[in-house]
Amino acid sequence: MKTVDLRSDTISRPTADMRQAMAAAVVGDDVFGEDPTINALQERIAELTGKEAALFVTSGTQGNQVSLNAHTRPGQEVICNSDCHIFNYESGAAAMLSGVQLNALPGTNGVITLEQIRLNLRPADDHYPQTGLICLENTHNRAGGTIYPLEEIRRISAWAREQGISLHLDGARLWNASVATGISIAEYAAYFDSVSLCFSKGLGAPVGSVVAGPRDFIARCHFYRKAYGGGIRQGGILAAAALYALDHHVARLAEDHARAKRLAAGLAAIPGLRVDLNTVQTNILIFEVEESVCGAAEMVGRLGEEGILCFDFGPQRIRMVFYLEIGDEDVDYTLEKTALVMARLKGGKR
Ligand code: TLP
Repeated sequence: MKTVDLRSDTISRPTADMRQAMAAAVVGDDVFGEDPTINALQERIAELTGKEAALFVTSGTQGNQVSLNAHTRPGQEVICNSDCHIFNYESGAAAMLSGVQLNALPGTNGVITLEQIRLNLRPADDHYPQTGLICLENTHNRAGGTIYPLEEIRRISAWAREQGISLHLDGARLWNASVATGISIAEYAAYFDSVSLCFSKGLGAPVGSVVAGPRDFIARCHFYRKAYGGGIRQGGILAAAALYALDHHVARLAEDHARAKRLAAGLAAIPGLRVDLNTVQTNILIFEVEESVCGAAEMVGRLGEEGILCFDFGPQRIRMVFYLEIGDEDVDYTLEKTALVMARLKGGKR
């Protein structure tokens, strides 16, 4: 049976050409700072983001977590969105590793506003935790790959700088935001003290993320990366995949976005499904199955039986994600099978 795996863009596997680039990589011991390919990648990212320095890390989670620790002191509070990855999917690491508490504010499409953040700034009084950091996510995963409006980022950034509070961007999929809007990575990054970017989602590398920021901040991240077991010796093999992805897999993200939009429009036409087409802005598609039909977990199970793999993201919400192994024919196949599953569910043929 044909399988279309839309569970995540993390599923993407290195291509044959990427594997060749990995095999040819010049390597050294990166814990000693001696891996030429990792060094080249870090320099390239520092330049791309307009930051002083960058650090290759093993994962998006590690990138966020070394950043949190490097920005804060134990007992401080970090303002973020209640749907963000740091709050939901990083195993409680902010509390476990940095000793901070998260003040997770509700958002609309993953966006928290300056007004909300302002209201949540803690007064300088010994009763309160002190606000140490603000984190934003762009694109926003749980909101469905939505793009943070640049104007809101600008307002938050200007205010945070006035207050002396650092701003971190979880930019695991900032590539997607940049390709969709034409706003450069450097422009987005300019509003943040630090940014983490991931190579192993839509860009298709097997492993790796990077954190960029001021030199002293990156030096602190380097310390925490070692402490978290993220020093990876001859990691140039992995950095070569990231460099290859930067050269070959960024512009093509537009194809993933077009496929997500085409599937969204098709699903919206199937009775019993709800799709907010305004939120389908990049490579993630979230839609809902109506309560009268079934729950999301059951729908995901039915789709799985037809070879369409995806995740439920709430009682009625289902997520599908696009990446370089998903082609136009997979969009057609997914539409056909989803329509079939819905017809069976509505016809009571279970
Ligand atoms: N997201 C994964 C899951 O963990 C949910 C996915 O399938 O989308 N930031 C954002 C915005 C992410 O979406 C993810 C991964 C990460 C950070 C963490 O990256 P990894 O998995 O490399 O630690």
